[in-house]
Amino acid sequence: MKPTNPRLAKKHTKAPKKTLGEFIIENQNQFGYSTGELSRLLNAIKLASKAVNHEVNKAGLVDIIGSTNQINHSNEEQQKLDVFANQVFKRALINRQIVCGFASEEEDDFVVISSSKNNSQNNYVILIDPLDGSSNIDTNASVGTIFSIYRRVTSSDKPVSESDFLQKGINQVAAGYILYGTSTMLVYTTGFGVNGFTLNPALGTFYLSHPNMKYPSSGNIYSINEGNYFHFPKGIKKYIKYCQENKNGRPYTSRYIGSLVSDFHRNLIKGGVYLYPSTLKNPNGKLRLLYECNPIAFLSEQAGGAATNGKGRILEISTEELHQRTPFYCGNKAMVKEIDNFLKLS
Ligand code: P6P
Repeated sequence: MKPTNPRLAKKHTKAPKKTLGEFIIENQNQFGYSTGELSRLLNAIKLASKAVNHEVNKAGLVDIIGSTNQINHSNEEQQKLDVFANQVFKRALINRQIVCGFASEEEDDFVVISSSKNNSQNNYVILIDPLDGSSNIDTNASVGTIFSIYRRVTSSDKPVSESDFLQKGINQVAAGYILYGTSTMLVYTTGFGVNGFTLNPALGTFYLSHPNMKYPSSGNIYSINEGNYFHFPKGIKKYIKYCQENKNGRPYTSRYIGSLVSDFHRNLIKGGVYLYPSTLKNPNGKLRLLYECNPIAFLSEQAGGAATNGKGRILEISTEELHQRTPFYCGNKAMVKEIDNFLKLS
């Protein structure tokens, strides 16, 4: 009998990668109170992300890039794909009657979802940035969807109210992002670590490609829009100069895509820190606490990192209003600590 080629033999014996659907089912009992609702919610997000991915990937070919010439409440120009992505996620979640409330960067106020079924079936609210970094769309740079999921705090026999959304980040039951990049990835946590899934576009299936994601023990990448340098707090100006000094023979590396999900994802894999301080134009910072910073902060801490506003944990910040902004520093724990110290000492 011909000797088996060990290389081929090894290749054919590799276990097939787990799909996102299998992973969700396998881990749904981590939730004492989940009746499979959270799994259905994550599956709805998975489905919506494929529809958005399809449009993002062909954006240059159809009339779906560029601005709608509408301004959202954040005073930012709504890109056509922003509006499209928002509709896709909203429809996917409402049609399945899995959530009792929906909030989005593209919606002025939260959307009450009164289910025809007994409301007690829908115990979750979701907050999303449907297409973060969308100003990059017509330059073919990566963009992403960010989502944050809470269990409602008001009685399920009443429609959802603002207090269900204005919860501290520490109450999140799940958070994640979809990165529409060179490959499309869905990365999420339910409080038991961070796992990354890569879409096989030929099959339309997400496969577990990055199990138990953790920051490297150290990092040397800093991501910040240095164009705002003159308006940064003194401590951040000093920190930027510190990054440019030789440490262990070399300075830190500056990388900034202008898309939070892309910059965060790269820093998580390679080790680094993302900074969006207060500026003259955005004295409270530019990023939104509820649907950008809290979900990314949850992921960062679950991956062994940290996320602060320069004074304390992002996840502990009290929320006063839906589109609240905050300064945001997120990445390797040691690098975030360095930033906090520069801010404290200045
Ligand atoms: P700037 C995109 O609009 C975003 O919210 C983040 O994704 C990104 O990191 C940041 O703003 C970019 O802002 O002011 O540097 O263009």
